[in-house]
Amino acid sequence: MKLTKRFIAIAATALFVLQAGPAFSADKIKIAMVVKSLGNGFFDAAHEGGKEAAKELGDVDLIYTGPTSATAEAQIEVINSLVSQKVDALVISANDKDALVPIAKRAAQRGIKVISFDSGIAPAGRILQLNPSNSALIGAKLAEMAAEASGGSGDIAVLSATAQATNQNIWIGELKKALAKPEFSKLKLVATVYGDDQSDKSYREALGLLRSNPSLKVIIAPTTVGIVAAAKAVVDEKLVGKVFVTGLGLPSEMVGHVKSGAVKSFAIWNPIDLGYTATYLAHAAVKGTATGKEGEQIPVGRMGKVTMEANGEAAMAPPFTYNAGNVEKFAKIF
Ligand code: RAM
Repeated sequence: MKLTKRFIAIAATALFVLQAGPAFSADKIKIAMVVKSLGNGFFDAAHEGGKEAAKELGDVDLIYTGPTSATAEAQIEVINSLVSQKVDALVISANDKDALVPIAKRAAQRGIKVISFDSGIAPAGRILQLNPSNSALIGAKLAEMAAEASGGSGDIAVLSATAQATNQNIWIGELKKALAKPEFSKLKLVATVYGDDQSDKSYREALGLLRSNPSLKVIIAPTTVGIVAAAKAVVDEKLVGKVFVTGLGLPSEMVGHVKSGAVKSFAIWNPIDLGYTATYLAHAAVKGTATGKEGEQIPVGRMGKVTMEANGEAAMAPPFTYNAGNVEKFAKIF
């Protein structure tokens, strides 16, 4: 009898502990950062920033996740499971702006605050979108760097990420607008190919560009995965000095290719700051202080304030350019 009573007491305690869940997260805000794909140094750096923000905010449990390949289908599966886990907020870099809207809406119906960063979800599926920089500025920067690398004229090609990537498609659109300006009239865009933000596919696509366009002067890769693969292809094909690679890259991954001469210059913003700011915005969305309304100002820790613009979008700083003079210094940071 005594034993039975004791057993019941122990069982009741165990049940209570199970229901209460792990003590460390019971009262914390669960923010899940869902990136395009795992194993990408750009997102690893954004994760670092996210962790920094979570630590500062003090009441955040940050989950970092994403699919193994950058597809919308795989990303939807990941998000589905986070919805079942009842996270408080989702911070998503989208593999497809439209395909993610239904799952994002379902999450919102369950009270989950959805924001996108880096690569946006269409407005119907998110509260706000944090752009790393002004998109027209990025397009113009890509055109300028291509002009500089080629000496101002010749055939150029784009090696992008996936064909559905919101951010790359916007930047390529802006690049085309820039190329239509008189100062770039001698640059001819001959092809656009997609490496899906996979190193091996990007490398094969770059080789394809080099082999099918013998007079190619520049490959523009507006993706940190593609730019590394394209530079390697130029080196392997012994085309350094004849074909130049430019685009968006991480100094830590590009330093060797700047030294080899395959790359004269490239640009990027700080991915740590991007992940940091996005995490602050997700926290503010949960607290109800970020609603995406135009003109709204949201404090974001050491980054100051984010000001919401039209369509629930906000933009951070202009891209920074790297070359032989500064790449080594920044390679230590990201
Ligand atoms: C890749 C991803 C990411 C993009 C950077 C520049 O890492 O496609 O979305 O912002 O490149």
